Amino acid sequence: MRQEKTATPRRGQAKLAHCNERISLLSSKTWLLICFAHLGLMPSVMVAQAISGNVFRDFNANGTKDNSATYNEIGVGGITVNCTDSAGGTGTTTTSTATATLGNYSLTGCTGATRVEFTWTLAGDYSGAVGTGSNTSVQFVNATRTSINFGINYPQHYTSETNPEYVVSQFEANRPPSSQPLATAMLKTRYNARGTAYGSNTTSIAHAAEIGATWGLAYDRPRNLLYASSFVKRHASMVDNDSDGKEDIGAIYSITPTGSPTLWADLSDLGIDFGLSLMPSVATRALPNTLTGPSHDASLFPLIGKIGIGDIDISDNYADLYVMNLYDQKIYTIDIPSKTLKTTSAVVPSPCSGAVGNSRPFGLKYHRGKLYVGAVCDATVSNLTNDLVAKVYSYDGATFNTVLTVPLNYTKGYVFKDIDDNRV
Ligand SMILES: [Ca+2]
Ligand SMILES: [Ca+2]
Ligand SMILES: [Ca+2]
Repeated sequence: MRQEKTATPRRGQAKLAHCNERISLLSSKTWLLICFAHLGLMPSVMVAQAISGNVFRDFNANGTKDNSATYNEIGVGGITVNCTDSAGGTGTTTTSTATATLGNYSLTGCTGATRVEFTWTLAGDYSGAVGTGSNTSVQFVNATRTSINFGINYPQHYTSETNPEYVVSQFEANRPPSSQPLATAMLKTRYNARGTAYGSNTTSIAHAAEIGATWGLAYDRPRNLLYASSFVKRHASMVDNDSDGKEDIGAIYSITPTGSPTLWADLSDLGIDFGLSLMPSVATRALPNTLTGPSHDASLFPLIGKIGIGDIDISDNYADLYVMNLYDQKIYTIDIPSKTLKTTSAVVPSPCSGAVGNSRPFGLKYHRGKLYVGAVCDATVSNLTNDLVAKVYSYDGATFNTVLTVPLNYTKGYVFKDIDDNRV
């Protein structure tokens, strides 16, 4: 006699059998729907429920979307959201770009166990931190199909506080000695600082005798250092660190947030020619060792904007420091860990239309994998106002592309105005 194996029917099977017994009592279609509903086996057309959520900028990387009166994390439009379910169903959408629903999405085409993936194309964005309000860029959903949220993060946006510090370089007249307590060359203040109460809102983190006049600034987050580059400016002194009688126009200083400045590197020593040979000596400039005394500094006048360092900036991975050389108008790259010069330098294109003037590149900003460079045509050949123009280029390491052109032929303010009798 053949013995058959018997097995206890699982819960669903038992219920299905129960349904089959009753099926004759009602029209088969109606009863089947009741049965499927009872079993949790509703056909997909009945249970199709969109997957929805929000993609947002998790600025503070805490895995939740923070919105308050003083701190708002915005939605991110244009993010692609794809789904694939266990039966092979698929769907795709992009997050809303409308202001009122920014970052929201609702995705159809998938039922049951579903894989949801968020993808984007903007360079520099990464998955934010996982937390109660955000998950990874690939998420598996089933019963819960709402609030499938995703925080995205550009690390440069990160701040751990709502009122962060920022720093500003300050030019002090003449060549004040270290004994002059008011000669602040770098100060820090808070984002919410307002009004004219200079002293109470600001903290000095470098003295004029320590770093002199600086303009280019770059913050190195992993090393917690601010880099500040020397700046050739009339009536303001730089430091002669090597005591050779000439101020070090290629010097870059590093400063800790609490104020501990030190010479980081003198880029002239790396072989970069910032026009040092044209720089008048400390003795020639003859800047007084006081904050208030008058100075002529005539020898520097024709060299302003033409020698020394313009702006500096730092790559997103904090490996490269970019330096604008005002003398040869090239961008140099310094390898930060080794403080050595990389072999590549790039000549900034001229914004001038033909031989109407000289190119004066200056500004640098690294953003999402590209370096942005500002340059002005000074129109010193044609002397025509209409030839004055400013351009911003993007540079990807190989090619410069113009991203912004600003005519500078608008009417400027007065060069000099006597405020006492309102005469120009
Ligand atoms: Ca957050
Ligand atoms: Ca020197
Ligand atoms: Ca910069």
